Amino acid sequence: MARILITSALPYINGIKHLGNLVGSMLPADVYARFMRARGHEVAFVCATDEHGTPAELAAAAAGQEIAAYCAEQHEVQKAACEGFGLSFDVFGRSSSPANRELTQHFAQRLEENGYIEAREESQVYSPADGRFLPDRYVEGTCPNCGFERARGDQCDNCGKLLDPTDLIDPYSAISGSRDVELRETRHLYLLQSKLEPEVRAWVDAHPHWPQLTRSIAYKWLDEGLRDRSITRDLDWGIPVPREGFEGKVFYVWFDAPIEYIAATKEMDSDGWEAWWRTDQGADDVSYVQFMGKDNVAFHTVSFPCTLLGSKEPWKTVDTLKSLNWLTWYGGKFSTSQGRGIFMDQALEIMPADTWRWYLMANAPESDDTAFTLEAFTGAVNKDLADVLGNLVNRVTRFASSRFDGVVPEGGAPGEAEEALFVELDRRIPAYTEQLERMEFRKAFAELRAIWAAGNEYLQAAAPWTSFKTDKDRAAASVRTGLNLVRLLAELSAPVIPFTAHKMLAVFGIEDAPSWPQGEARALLDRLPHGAAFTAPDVLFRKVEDEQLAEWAERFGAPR
Ligand code: B3M
Ligand code: ZN
Repeated sequence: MARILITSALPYINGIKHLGNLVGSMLPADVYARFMRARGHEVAFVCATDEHGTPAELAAAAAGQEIAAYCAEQHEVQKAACEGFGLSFDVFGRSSSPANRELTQHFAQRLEENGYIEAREESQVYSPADGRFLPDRYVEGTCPNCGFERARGDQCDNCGKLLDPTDLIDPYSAISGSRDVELRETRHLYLLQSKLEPEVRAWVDAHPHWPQLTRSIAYKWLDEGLRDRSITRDLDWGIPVPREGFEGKVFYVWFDAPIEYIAATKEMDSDGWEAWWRTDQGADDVSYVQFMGKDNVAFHTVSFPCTLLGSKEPWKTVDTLKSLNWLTWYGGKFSTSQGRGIFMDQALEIMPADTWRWYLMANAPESDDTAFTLEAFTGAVNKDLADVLGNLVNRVTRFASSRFDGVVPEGGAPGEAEEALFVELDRRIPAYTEQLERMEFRKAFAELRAIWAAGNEYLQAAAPWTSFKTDKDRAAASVRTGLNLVRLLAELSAPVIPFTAHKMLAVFGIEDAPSWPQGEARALLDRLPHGAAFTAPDVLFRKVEDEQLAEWAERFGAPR
């Protein structure tokens, strides 16, 4: 048994997340957490809302709310949506928590003591029309590198070059559009990432097993040369900078957000958190896995490690990073502002959580960006879930209820059909398990789909409804195998469709958290006590009709 720390990138506070955000970090992290718990490991699955920064301030202003009240409310909204999706966080914290304030200030102080912080006078873009300094990404203008006219001050979306806002030609405020922007003097703390580069590089070098996408992003940043980065901002909302001359300034949101991984663990367990995070307090045997979208990789492979390594304290750093590409909305962008795509709360209004979980994970954007389409979603529900898994469960439990008095039948022995099933499962279950271990979700769930299909084909071949007429023992053996199969499939499917798995286990009165099946199929398919009563469940999955699909396409702006 191992101890496994799992963090999902922290959803930003400015409104409920869409399905692309969900499958980009929180959902795969949940699947992995559930799988690891079922394997008997001790898991801490940590997430939180990321609450600081200008976008939060602007969103609160747009909603006509005080920022603190806005964040408190949105935290609850996101928390409820996460629960609705069955995301099994051990803690869902807030980056505005006292724990994070304390830890963030602590890190800043350690970095300063170690000579990695420097106060620098700089000129920054100020917008009188907006009454604020403009954060880098809220200054737009023409890219000096490629001439793109709407480059952001932190990066050009057209050519990808990292920029400073002062590099832009003809800058303007992206908030108000005002071109009346000027440079004003202000003082900020800089984290001297350039000084930490050799350490960070050595640390990245020491992780040759990271996935290709992760490594290439990390090296791209290292090879471009780490720039010293200012870690403070002229904002009201955030973690105050406890230093003379810095009154009224706060830490940069990307400085405090990853520290919240640690702080949230402390929010969860104020006594035991160090055993997850300090290698001198037991965390040396923790295996730490992070999940995130590809746009967050640099912050996790370079910036956050600078904070941790630069502290010269024995903090646990990430062992394995799982980064995902984009889920697109029919090949385009999900857009919060333009209401394109489906958001977590809307998704749950129209279909059960497991249907989304299944479709999203079976089509996780792993090796490439992947298009979400309502048509493919509907196909996955109707075929995989209703026709294959649901059909199998309902057929076998109904038949057993009516012909075997609602108990697991006795008598008979495995025959040809059962033996063939054993062989197939003994090949497929280990493959599936290994793919989940490697977090190759698409492959894993293709395997799971094949396992469901094998179950269905078995039932078709065994046809207990036919043998029942001539050979009751034969039918009994098949029905018993079928019922055991329902349990086994529930255990195997639980990481991805936990609500359905729970219903399937409840058929046999099993309420405990599912544990991962181990051993040979022959034994796994004869675990239910003979003669034990069970209750056939209601239909597990309803099919989506064409009219329904058309209505959704209209409502969510699917392109025609
Ligand atoms: N909040 C993700 C985003 O908003 C960002 C992740 C923080 S992880 C420490 O893009
Ligand atoms: Zn450019």
